[in-house]
Amino acid sequence: MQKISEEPALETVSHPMVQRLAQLLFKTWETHLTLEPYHLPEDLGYVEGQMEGDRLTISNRCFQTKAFRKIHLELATVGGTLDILHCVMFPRPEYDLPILGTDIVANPQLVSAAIIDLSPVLGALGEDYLDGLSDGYEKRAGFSQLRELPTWGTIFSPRCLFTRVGSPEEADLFLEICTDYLNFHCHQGSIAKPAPADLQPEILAGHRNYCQQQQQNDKTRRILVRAFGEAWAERYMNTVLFDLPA
Ligand code: 18B
Repeated sequence: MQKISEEPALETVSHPMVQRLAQLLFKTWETHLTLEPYHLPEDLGYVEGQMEGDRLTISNRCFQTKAFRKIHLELATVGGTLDILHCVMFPRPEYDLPILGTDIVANPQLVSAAIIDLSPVLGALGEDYLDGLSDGYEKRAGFSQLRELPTWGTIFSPRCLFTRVGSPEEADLFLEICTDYLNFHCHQGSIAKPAPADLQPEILAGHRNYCQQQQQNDKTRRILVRAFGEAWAERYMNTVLFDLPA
């Protein structure tokens, strides 16, 4: 595959923090993992809709590797001003790895939400991850507006970072913590061995729970419904954002 970090930037999204996190994701994936293409349904790679007079543009990039079933990066822009980055790395159910999720919601004045987590699949995040992420997690003390998780956020781990970003220094700090988390997790993913087969049903149940909780995020759903309608939004959330293995 061509080096994804050398491809032209995903052109629909302009917010610098979103661009920088997208580049960081590409770089880190290329450094640690051997990426293969993952094919989304034909009509869902690039999508445009209309939302109360504003255009909504979505572009998706998707990959898979030995240990990851689906590595998904989505960039969306609403009306040319609200930029959204969404990324989830779903492990294959044969592997006992947590689910990396990250989301940025940004307008030119404020990044109202910036979140990154390694969410446990089997009950609780393992000691290796708790230790491996703790230096990065301690850096959260540098944010002035940490946010409370919503009620559906029971899936997130004790290492979850959720904050507003109000200055260039905070933007740098968020990207630094993302670098720490991504390097640790992609390295773990590169050396992971399949788990005992009898764990698989429990792992699948963990993935199902993660997707069910994420689908309760009304803020995501509302944007998709306004631009594309109820049925389309439902299909998109089930098949592109938070799908389960066949
Ligand atoms: N999300 N987000 O991905 N979301 O997808 N997102 C918002 O300031 C989209 C994920 C998360 O407080 C907001 O509150 C759209 C992943 C959390 O009630 C908007 C897409 C994670 C909140 C959007 C998208 C995740 C949140 C409101 C598809 C975590 C706070 C912004 C491209 C791993 C929810 C704000 C709350 C918020 C929109 C988390 C507009 C359209 C993977 C916790």
